Amino acid sequence: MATTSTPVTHHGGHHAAHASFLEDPQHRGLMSWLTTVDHKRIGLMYLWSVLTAFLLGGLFALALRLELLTPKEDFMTAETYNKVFTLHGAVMVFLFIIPAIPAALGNFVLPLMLGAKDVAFPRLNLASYYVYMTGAIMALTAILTGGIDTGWTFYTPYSTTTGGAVTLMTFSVFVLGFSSIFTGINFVATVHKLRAPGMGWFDLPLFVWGTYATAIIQVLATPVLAITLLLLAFERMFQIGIFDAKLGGDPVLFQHFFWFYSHPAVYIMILPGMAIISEIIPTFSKKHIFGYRAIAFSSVAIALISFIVWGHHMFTSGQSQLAAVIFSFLTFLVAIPSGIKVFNWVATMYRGSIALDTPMLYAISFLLLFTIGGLTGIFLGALSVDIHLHDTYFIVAHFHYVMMGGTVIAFLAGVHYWWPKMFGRMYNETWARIGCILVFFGFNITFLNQFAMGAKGMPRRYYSYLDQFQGNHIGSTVGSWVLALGLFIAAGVLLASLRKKYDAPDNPWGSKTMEWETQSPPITHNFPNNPVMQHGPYDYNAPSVRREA
Ligand code: HEM
Ligand SMILES: [Cu+2]
Repeated sequence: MATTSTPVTHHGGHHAAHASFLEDPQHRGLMSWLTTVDHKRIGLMYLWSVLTAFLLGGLFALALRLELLTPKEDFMTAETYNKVFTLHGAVMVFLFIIPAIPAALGNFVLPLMLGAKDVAFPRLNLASYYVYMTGAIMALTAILTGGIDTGWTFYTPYSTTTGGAVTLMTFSVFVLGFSSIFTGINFVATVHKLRAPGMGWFDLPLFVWGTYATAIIQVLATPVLAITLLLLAFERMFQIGIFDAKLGGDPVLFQHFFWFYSHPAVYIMILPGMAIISEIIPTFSKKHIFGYRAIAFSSVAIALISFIVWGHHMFTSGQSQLAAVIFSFLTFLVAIPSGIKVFNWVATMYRGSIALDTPMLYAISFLLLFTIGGLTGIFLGALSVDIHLHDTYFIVAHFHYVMMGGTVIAFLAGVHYWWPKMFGRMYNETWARIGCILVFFGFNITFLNQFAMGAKGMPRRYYSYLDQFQGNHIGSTVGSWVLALGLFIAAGVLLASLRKKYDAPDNPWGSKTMEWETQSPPITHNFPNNPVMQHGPYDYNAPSVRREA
């Protein structure tokens, strides 16, 4: 099996010729991290924070799966179960998956890819992290002071009347939204203003296009969520009559407001994942990406179309036939730019010299899992099918194939791809691959069972169920254990590498984008000299650029 873990552009000796940003003598100690304006350090602080959120959300998921081993109540009452799935969903969406790639990996990589010293607004970048942490602490307080049982969608009228820490949780999500907006503003300005000399828009790595399209959605859509949650909190506190029918309000209006943000938000989740895959596939196929401009424009097209399909979450909410038909048609439309990406990724691999290093294994897993997630999305865009499957486990399986099988797998691909650049160490390739394979099979066992029982009518958000579904639930729970084992092995392998001395070369994968033209890990100001673009990001025929000693 071909691999590229033997250094390609590596200078005789090693890696970090100058003190890296991790142990810069001018920036030592905890305070130097807490007050840093270095995008790399802020990216890593986000990375550890979102990984902690993923662990918490994952433990909630394992608890749900354990309770669902039998059709009857085991160790969770109905109320506890409602709280645990709500917190699982809310933690995974707002504390993990939305910031995971843009704010953690994007923060670290974007300026390096552009040949810049940092993002456009470094202080705003640090502020975005503290706003994130403030929101996270408020969410944790809400969890510890009663939690919430509304579902992660906070639907009215139940959310305006139920007990628990709903108001505090809505305010924490309100605050978290601003962290996302700040990150978006920073990235849009950085891409417009800080590109290296000679780097035009069509010389940009596709990761930059994907991050840019995501930033547009973050800036335009997130304020809608903010006002929606503010209205919900005011409805709870002052009974202002926006969503409460008794007070002349309209509970379905909340769904329109919520999904007007949350559908574009699913693209804030998946577009950065797609952007990572567009970097990894040409690198491990040693071939120019197929259809560069089509992929670049499809990111922007997805960002725009994502604002006009929200009604497909409400086919059973009593909307008019005409509205339903229009939203169904527009939902099919958004599948086209996603399909273009999948086609171009496969075309790039065609006749490439494929190297199956761990990042590429995750990328190939992404291709298979995201395609299943995307295709079932088309099923659910069809009115008759959706009315049958709405609120069943088919829906739960669909969005986990897109969010976990898509974004999280792409996130793992990106973490393994940029780990040598971020921390200056290579990791154990064999165990990393074992982790990846367990994640792939564990994931499929967990969620294919959910497609099966959902199609047979198993409703979501139920802690007890009819005996006929127990077989699928047992399969799904065992799958979640295999998935968890794979994730723990992956985490263990990466953390174990941090005990080693630096051994990563500048460019272990032989990639052509600019972040690999500086040392691993980079110096505080990224490049010793102002880099100039010398070849395209996927020019595998161009000679490698060597770093000035
Ligand atoms: C790590 C593996 C995961 C497992 C085993 C898992 C399992 C589950 C299960 C069993 C439910 C359904 C509960 C029910 O309807 O009764 C659920 C709901 C949900 N999950 Fe996951 N999940 C995982 C990862 C994720 C990830 C990465 C996300 C990312 C965003 C996520 C987001 C959600 C959301 C939003 C819900 C809906 C919660 C609600 O109904 O309010 N999950 N998950
Ligand atoms: Cu949607």
